[in-house]
Amino acid sequence: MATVVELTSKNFNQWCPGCGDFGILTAFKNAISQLSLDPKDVLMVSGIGCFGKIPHYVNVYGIEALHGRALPVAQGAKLANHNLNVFVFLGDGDGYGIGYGHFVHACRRNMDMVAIVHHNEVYALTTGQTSPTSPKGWVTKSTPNGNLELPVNPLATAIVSGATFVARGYAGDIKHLTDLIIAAHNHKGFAVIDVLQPCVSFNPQHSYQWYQQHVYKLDDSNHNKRDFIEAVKKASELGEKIPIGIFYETNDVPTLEEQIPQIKEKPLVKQDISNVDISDLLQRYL
Ligand SMILES: Cc1ncc(C[n+]2csc(CCOP(=O)(O)OP(=O)(O)O)c2C)c(N)n1
Ligand code: SF4
Repeated sequence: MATVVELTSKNFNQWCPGCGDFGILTAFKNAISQLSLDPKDVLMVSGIGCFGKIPHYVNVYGIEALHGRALPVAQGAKLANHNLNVFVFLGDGDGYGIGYGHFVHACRRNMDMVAIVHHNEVYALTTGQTSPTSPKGWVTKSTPNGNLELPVNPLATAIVSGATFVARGYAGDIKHLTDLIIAAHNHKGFAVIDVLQPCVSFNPQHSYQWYQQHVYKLDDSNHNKRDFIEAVKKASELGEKIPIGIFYETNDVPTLEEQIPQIKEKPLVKQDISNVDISDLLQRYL
């Protein structure tokens, strides 16, 4: 007789064994449990890519949005209910390619949410094409003679675009990444964590072993995360050694939500709309 096995996040995962996405998932689960967040108050929004499956594996609210469009969806949800703890998951292809415009505008908008970028330097779900963060010269399926373009600098972009918390983590250091996610959540404003994520199938050049030899912690240097210019300079440090930690943080900028008088008392979703007549609108658009 056939046995029916219910597929749940506990017994089914579509990522390759050894994928860095597992480290990000573990750090995220650690962070929300250490923060004692009630699952009903947590929303995960992702884009499309291997990383985009992450909301499937956590028992909170989740939306897998369109490729590059996770940030607009997350911002809409936050505007509707600003009491939600919103975590947005992007890929380097998703967030720094097709979604880079949304990324810049989310930074300057400064809504209170955390964006976590699975940065594996490649389009992995589509089986290994060059992404906006692939190093110059790399041979991939889409650049058989080597990538001619220079990579974007997402951390410097985030800082100069107005993000109020900007950090880099590494999927192979789960404790450090957990602490970064907690700090990003505790920050009031738009927090970006770019996470170095080994893709064991399509980016063998940058393996765990390679990262282990190249990353160092900003906490072990005398970096001043409150200094804007120093943060931009640190984010432009693209040599042999790769800093991880908090590059920039400021508490001087109000969030978008707190400047909207209509939602000061309570979130939109809690407001009584029984007296609002929308029949005209319905007639016009439906
Ligand atoms: C509008 C649109 N364009 C292209 C695609 C095809 N597509 C799916 S995933 C992907 C790239 C994913 O790369 P990345 O965001 O880096 O995530 P990864 O798979 O590496 O985790 C592309 C181009 C799509 N789904 N939708
Ligand atoms: S292809 Fe790469 S990013 Fe996708 S699941 Fe496999 S190891 Fe992870």
